[in-house]
Amino acid sequence: CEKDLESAERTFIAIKPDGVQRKLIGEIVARFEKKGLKLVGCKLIQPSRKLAEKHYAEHKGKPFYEGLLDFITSGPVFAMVWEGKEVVSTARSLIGLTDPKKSPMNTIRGDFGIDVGRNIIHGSDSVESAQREIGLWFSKNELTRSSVTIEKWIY
Ligand code: 3AN
Repeated sequence: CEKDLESAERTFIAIKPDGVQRKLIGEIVARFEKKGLKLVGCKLIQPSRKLAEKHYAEHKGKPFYEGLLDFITSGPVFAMVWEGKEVVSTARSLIGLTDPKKSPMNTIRGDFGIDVGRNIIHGSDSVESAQREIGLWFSKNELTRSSVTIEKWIY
C-alpha cells in the first residue's frame, strides 16, 4: 500500500568486474526490475583501492581479503541503488548464497557462477550496511528522489 512508500528501504547492489566483463548487466537489471524493485541510481565505476578497503572493511585480516580487493578494483563495477519494500532481503534472495556452487538455481549466483571469489554481484546484508555502502559509493545528487511510477500496481 502507499503508506509503505514513505520510508521506502534502499539497498546497495554492485555487479562486480566478472559480471560486467561477462555482459550480465542487462540480465541482472532485468531480474531486479521484473521483481518490482525500483532503480534510483547507477553508474559504471572502477573503484579505487581506498573505496574497496572501506567497502570491505569487515573482511580485513581474512585470508581472501587482499585477493578480494585486487579483484574488485580490477575493472569497472556497475554500482546501483535499488528501492522497494524490504528491498535488502528481497535483493539477497534474488542474488543467492555467497558460494555460487551452493546457491540454488534461479538465483543470480546459482545461475551464473561457479567460484566463490567470482560471485558476480554484491548486495548489502542489512539496512545499516546499505546506508553505509550507499554513502560510500554515491553522493546524494546521484540518486533520484521518490517519484510516482507504477508502485500502486505492486504494493
Ligand atoms: P556476501 O557477498 O554473500 O554477503 P560476504 O560478505 O561473506 O558474502 O563476503 C564478501 C565477498 O568476499 C564475497 N562476495 C566473495 O566475493 C568474497 N568471499 C567470501 N568468502 C570467500 C572465500 N572463502 N574465498 C574467496 N572469496 C570470498
